[in-house]
Amino acid sequence: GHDERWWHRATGYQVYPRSFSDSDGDGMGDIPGIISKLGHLSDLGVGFIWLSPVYASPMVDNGYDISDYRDIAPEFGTLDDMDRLIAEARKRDIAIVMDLVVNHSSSLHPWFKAAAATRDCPEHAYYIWRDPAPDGGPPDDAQAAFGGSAWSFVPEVGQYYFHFFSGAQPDLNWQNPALRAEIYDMMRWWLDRGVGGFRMDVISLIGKDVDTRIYEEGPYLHGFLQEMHREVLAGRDLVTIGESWSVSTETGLRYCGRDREELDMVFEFSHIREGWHPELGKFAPKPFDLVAFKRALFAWQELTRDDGWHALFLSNHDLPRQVSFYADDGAHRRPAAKTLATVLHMLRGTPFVYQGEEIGMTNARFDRIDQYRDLETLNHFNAQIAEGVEPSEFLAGANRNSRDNARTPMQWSAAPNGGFTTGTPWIETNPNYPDINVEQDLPDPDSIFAHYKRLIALRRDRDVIAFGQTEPLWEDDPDILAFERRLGAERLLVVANFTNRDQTRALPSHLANRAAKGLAWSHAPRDDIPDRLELQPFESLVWIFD
Ligand code: ISL
Repeated sequence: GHDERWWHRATGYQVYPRSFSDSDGDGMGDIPGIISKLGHLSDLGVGFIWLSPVYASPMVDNGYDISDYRDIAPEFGTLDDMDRLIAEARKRDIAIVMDLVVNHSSSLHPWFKAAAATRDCPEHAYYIWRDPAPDGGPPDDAQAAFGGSAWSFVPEVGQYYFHFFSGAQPDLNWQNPALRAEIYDMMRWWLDRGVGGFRMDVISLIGKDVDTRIYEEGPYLHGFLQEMHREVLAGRDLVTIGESWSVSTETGLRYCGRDREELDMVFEFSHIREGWHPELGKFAPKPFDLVAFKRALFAWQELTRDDGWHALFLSNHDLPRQVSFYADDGAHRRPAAKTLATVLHMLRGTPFVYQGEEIGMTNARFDRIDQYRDLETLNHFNAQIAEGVEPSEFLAGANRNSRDNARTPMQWSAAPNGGFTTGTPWIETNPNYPDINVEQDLPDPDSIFAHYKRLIALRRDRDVIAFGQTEPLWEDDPDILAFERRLGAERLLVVANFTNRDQTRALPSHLANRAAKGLAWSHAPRDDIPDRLELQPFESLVWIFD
């Protein structure tokens, strides 16, 4: 048992502002654009928006490099626009969850400019500096996530600073109490403006110890999160979601366990990593393996059975489009989109919809490197080409896994550039926008959008969906994903065909001869429950037994 909170039944929606809706024709989405689309989100039924960063930024990493935590990037609007967004969303019962990027700042943040000018200022200690190695080189050979050394030299101070990501993203020194106080103060400032919580970017990096080269889930992490809870979060009605690439089922409850007083839930990536090559990483993807995927999903359902809570997602701005990655973005795109939604939204946890997912948007399919904008993709391209990888081979990997797959403009209509902008978009629109867009999807009662809307409403209305226990079925089946949810005597059965072939399975015997009612379906409604389940390609069905 647990105390019910509003976000237990709510669905989140991620807006990636530069690609959502452009109100002024500069080719870049903006806050007035988001406000103009709140009707779409309220129709969908979402409870909160996770807004990717809109703060002042040189945009080296599309806003994940913040130069002023208390101001808005001019291309996105003004603080007044932001206040209006918070108020307009609230009128529709939608909370705004800000992206909190405090593992690092931008190198153009005034703190870093001061820190890099002289050692004799308090801000110097806001960052992580080490003396050069005896040969003048970096202190060690740590590599940055976006390529190259994780250390950059600043001649003015004669030291190297540490950056887990690019050199334009110096890591903040969380061991400095004055820096932590600045961050907590900034968080309270946003909460006082009315935001409903935070999604915390790469939060498991803040407790790092560079000298022992422990970066993820370092020795200071949970002490800092507990301090942040005491200083900022306690006593407020918020939702907090930490992002972590290292959290495992061993460590998950340290973040969100009942007695921890840290976060409400974490975004974890074990189910995503199942699709990457174990040594070569994301640009050399391996084929999707349903059994491994199920193992990852169900392990987290099991972990959060009685304690903690889970954040459910298949896509975001760093990941490929889910229909393209997990299922089929060609002939079976529509049922595949619905089936992925069904599986995720019928699990226990808080589901997240990434913009465009609700109409089944697909990967970008760029065939030239100059169509890409993402620094991670471009840096890895340069590094791998230098090592002799064929450009065409790299592009095949990028077509599958580059972050830009999810960053092409939202497809609102069949108007030029999908109605996203009247100008030239900052990144090319997917050429399939005349067929895949909100305007054409919406009127159809069998649309992908209508399916999402139904699933989101079911979670609000049905206790078994919000709070039931998850019981996996057929865990070794390579083609079908199936599970039950149980609450008291209520049973929910979810069955999903992950192949492009017909499949037949026997109904589990303990469910035979019970009355059931269809709740959601990808193809046609089926009210009766047959003893043999016959599933078309990518078909999924949900039944409730009472
Ligand atoms: O996708 C990734 C794993 O290779 C990384 O690109 C990504 O950096 C990682 O998911 C962490 O992501 C978050 O922090 C980054 C930012 O670039 C991402 O957009 C953000 O979601 C640095 O702030």
